[in-house]
Amino acid sequence: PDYDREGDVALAEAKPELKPPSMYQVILLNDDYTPMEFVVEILEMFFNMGREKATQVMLAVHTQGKGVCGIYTKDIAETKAAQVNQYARDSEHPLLAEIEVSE
Ligand code: TYC
Repeated sequence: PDYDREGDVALAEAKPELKPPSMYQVILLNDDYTPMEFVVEILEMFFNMGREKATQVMLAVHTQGKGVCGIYTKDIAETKAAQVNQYARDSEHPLLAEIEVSE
């Protein structure tokens, strides 16, 4: 008999609710005061973007009001948003990041 296959079936029946984790977007919000250079540095530091990509994303947020910096599992998204908000606050800039469930 194929014991492994029966084991898989039993597990699937025991945990029918298992689904892939929800993903969360980290969203950067525009404001009138945070220097563009500071936003670019944030995107480089916390979202591993190069200068060019970071500048594109910063300008998109500047012109459209908000923009997605990255998509992560819930814990990582929460941590990144908190790091951005703490660093901005420490630097006395009003820049804000938030998270939003993706899909
Ligand atoms: N609007 C800001 C300025 O003109 C720049 C800025 C861009 C601020 C993106 C926040 O998320 C932001 N200095």
